[in-house]
Amino acid sequence: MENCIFCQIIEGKIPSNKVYEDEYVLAFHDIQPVAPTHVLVIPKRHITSLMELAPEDHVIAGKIFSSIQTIARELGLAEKGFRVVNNIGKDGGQTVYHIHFHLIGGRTLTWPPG
Ligand code: D5M
Repeated sequence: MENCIFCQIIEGKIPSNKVYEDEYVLAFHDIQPVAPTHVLVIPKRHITSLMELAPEDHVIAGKIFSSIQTIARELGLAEKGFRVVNNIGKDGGQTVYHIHFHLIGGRTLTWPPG
């Protein structure tokens, strides 16, 4: 998608600090980290939000979550724990309309979020 910043990252037009990549998924460090580790996990196919994820996207959805497991292990988060966040729409705090999962960890996180 032309005006999508995350599609431009996937195409290599905008640089990113990559931590994981496969056929379906790309993961890179967030430029505005809220914790010592803050990675964004995105599908390579442009999907606007969770509400646009279709039943036939089950392979992509599965790949996203298996990559989150891999990244958490590789970055040393798996043992102590971490958080996965998906913001949806305006009230959900979504600012980039290419579905992404925040993988946040490296400190004790509080609940509830603001
Ligand atoms: O989260 C969108 C997130 O995307 C937010 O934490 C900043 C991050 N972001 C925006 N542009 C970039 C680039 N170029 N590299 C890395 N991270 C980026 P949301 O859930 O939509 O509020």
